[in-house]
Amino acid sequence: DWTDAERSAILGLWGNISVDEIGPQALARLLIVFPWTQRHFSTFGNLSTPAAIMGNPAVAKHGKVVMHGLDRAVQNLDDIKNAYSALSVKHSEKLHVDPDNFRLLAECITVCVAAKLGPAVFSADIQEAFQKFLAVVVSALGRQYH
Ligand code: ZNH
Repeated sequence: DWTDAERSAILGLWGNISVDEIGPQALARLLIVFPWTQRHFSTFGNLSTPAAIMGNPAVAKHGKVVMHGLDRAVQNLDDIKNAYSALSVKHSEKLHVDPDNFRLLAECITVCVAAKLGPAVFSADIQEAFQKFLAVVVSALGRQYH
């Protein structure tokens, strides 16, 4: 359940960031900081150095796809679990992504959003609401794993 303050924090933050900017940054960060996650992206070309990852167009493209996947949660705050059931099945049964990686990506997203907005906008209250939002997303995406 969300308080009115949490709802407006999440919606406000989402309106304040560019998904197409943060998505590529966050996915690149995941691949750099947690290099074992690269195993899912063997078709993406050169991931051999941080510079290669940050300049890789396939990473940027997929970063946007993943981040736009969060639009769905923002638009379905009261039913995130159902909104993600098909995507959870896909990550579990088809893509075989370890669900712990969702949490790692959520952390990368938080860092990129914080760095973009700065402490005046990404205040403690906003940060807390956004962390809670991402935790619900991570839990929903991990829900169809058996
Ligand atoms: Zn993921 C895909 C979302 C995380 C890996 N994804 C995907 C998509 C989406 C997403 C929307 C598309 C689908 C279709 O098309 O159907 N993700 C997402 C989200 C998240 C994620 C929201 C969180 C937050 N992923 C993730 C991670 C990983 C992944 C962490 C690893 C590590 N994904 C993936 C892959 C894919 C996807 C591999 C597929 C790609 C291609 O294109 O093939």
